[in-house]
Amino acid sequence: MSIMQNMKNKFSSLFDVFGENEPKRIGIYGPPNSGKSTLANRICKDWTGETLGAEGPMPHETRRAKKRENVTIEHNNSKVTIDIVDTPGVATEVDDKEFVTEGMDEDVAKRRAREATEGIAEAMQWLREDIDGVIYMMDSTQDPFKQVNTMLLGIIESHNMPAVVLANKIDLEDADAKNIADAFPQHTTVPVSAKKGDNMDDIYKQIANKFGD
Ligand SMILES: Nc1nc2c(ncn2[C@@H]2O[C@H](COP(=O)(O)OP(=O)(O)OP(=O)(O)O)[C@@H](O)[C@H]2O)c(=O)[nH]1
Ligand SMILES: [Mg+2]
Repeated sequence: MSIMQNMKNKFSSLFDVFGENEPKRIGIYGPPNSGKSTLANRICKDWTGETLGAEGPMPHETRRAKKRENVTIEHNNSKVTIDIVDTPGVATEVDDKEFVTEGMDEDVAKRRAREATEGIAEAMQWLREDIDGVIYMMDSTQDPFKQVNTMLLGIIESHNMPAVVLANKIDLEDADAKNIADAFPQHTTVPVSAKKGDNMDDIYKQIANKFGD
């Protein structure tokens, strides 16, 4: 073992003794446009008073991960301090023509697609190496069996990472949260509206349960 590694191990066990380990890093993952940034902003606003990053109707609004450190969340008698990471929506394909159809200039659309692709690669690497737990967000008006959902939840399960699944946008008429719960019965699914703030208390309960000590 190298001297550096030896010192690192000694220091981390010292921190363990004093209970001063780093807060768990919780990533909000899911397909583009499912409401991850809306949720990240609401959680950060509720517990720190500040928001985190831009939300928007066009997919791939978030193209670089954004982090808020030391967010302390309380539910009943449980208290947990986490770092929240809002990640770029993961898709198996990013098509710049989709942005042009929405009225974006071709050059801007190409740049957005390139940035989104880089952001996805970064988010996947974080998921494999730097994330301790996941809030997995799906739009409950959409098909839960999208390739991206089975792929990401497969990675999360193979790493034995604690996860909470959220069925978002339940305020919309064609939302079907049960569809998501039935598709992934191995996870706890919470129906929510990040936009309206419905069921936030259930989310905080799950965060305290799954990510607390
Ligand atoms: N009706 C409804 N709309 C929502 C809800 N949550 C988010 N939205 C809307 O969905 C769109 C996408 O929201 P974002 O929070 O930017 O989604 P995202 O998952 O961060 O998207 P990317 O960054 O592109 O991956 C925005 O227009 C939001 O206002 C919700 O609970 N209900
Ligand atoms: Mg976003």
